[in-house]
Amino acid sequence: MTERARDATIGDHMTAAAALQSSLEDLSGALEGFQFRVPGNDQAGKERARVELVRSIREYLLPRLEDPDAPVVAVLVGPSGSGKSVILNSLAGQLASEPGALRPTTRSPVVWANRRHVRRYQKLLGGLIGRDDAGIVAGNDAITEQLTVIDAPDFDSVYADSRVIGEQVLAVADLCIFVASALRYADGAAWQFLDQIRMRGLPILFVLNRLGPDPESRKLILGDFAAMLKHRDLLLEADSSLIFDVSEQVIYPRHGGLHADAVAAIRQELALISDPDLRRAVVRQSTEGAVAEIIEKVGGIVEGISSDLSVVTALHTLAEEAYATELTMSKGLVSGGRLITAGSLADRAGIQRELSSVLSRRCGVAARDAAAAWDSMGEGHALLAVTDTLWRHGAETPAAAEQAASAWFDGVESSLAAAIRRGRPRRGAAVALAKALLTGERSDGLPPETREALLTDLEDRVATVLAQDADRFLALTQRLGIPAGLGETVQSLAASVSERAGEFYR
Ligand SMILES: Nc1nc2c(ncn2[C@@H]2O[C@H](COP(=O)(O)OP(=O)(O)O)[C@@H](O)[C@H]2O)c(=O)[nH]1
Ligand SMILES: [Mg+2]
Repeated sequence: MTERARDATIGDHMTAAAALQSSLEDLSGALEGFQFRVPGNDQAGKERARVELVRSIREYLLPRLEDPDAPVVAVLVGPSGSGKSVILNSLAGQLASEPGALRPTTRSPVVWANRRHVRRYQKLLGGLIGRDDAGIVAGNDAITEQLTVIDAPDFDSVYADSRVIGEQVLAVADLCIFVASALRYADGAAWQFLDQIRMRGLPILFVLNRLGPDPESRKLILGDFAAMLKHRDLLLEADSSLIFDVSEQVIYPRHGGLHADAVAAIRQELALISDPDLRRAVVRQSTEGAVAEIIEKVGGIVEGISSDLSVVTALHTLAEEAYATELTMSKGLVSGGRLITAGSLADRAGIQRELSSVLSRRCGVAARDAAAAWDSMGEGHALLAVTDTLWRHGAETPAAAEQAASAWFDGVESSLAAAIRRGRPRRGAAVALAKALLTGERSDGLPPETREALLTDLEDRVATVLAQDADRFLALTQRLGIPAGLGETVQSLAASVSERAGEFYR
């Protein structure tokens, strides 16, 4: 390859990297732009997945792609008590992580890094470790020029926060060192994490710690462990030479670790990574796996969006239907002159009082029906628990109903004046007409179209009051809302990440 051709290739690669980064920026921007708010429907789980996804893009992938020459991050994983902290101390030659018989021993991550790189991890893990850098052990070991080792809290910890932190640490890993103990290598929830790690495409070093001195049983145990790994698709071959074996031996109190010889082979393997080409290959493999995992997880987010959207649509429809049914019913009562069946309609005040109270009651019926319909859906039930006023008409409805009744009566008066034209209507004529309209009595001398118009006006006012009351339900569904087309947007941003990753990792 000529120098110019090579430069062009490097240039293309940089453009592809920039393109991949900007598509990842866009995707995480879209994922940050909403929240899963629909109660029930595994809201907490979906929200966690969304936040985790943003975190792995922003805190792992983007920094990695921007700075591919940063040290490789190796994370120690494995069942609690298997000796991860002991292995870290042995590698570091100093007391980096306190080992302990009491489990779980390591509750917050411990980072062993070179002095030059410490700042990186302060920023990266700042949110996890807390304000101080007590969890960071800085040294000058040559190996740390190119490698940082993190002792993660146990994934199988009984403490949920340890598990969460464990997963967050895993999110920044380029490489895993899986430590199992010869005493208990076959059980433990930590195995589940191996599947997760494999899904990410992370390279894994396997260490079997605390092996006894008897060569026969060592061979058996190592062979069995290798077969288990092969069975889980974690090793290409059931070959125990692919596993780093560490014998049970004294722990030096000075550094809480084993003699340096015990981890010499592991150190040597890790030192290989300091070769820039190999390191780039490791980072490449881990970022490629991370991109693939992100694309896959976006699928779950998009599903979550669409299931929330259909819940919101269903709730919206149920509320609309309840109010629409009530409106049809009320219109029938208005046109049939059966809206008001009791109470005193002797004067304007009485009519307005009866009319407005019947309007509020109709809203109350609609609200109860809408709430009952919501209650029959898990998510609706959860919403009702938060907003318990939905079973009744709204607090502002009586005032709106009074205003509607008064405005309608004004209309009755003015159309009476218009119908009579000559002279003024006799005293009490408007009251008599309103009463006749409301109770279905005949109203002599009134043109039929005026009667129709006044009844229609009343129907419209009923519709307005009901709509205002219904708005409480609809506003609530809107607040849960996920912008229309969001699922499609996220999907297409993920597709463009995938396409650009294809170009970058070609
Ligand atoms: N004597 C001895 N004890 C060990 C060895 N490896 C681990 N241990 C002990 O096993 C316990 C758990 O080790 P630790 O490193 O804290 O496990 P972790 O939970 O995986 O970090 C501690 O009490 C260690 O002292 C070993 O090779 N020799
Ligand atoms: Mg530990």
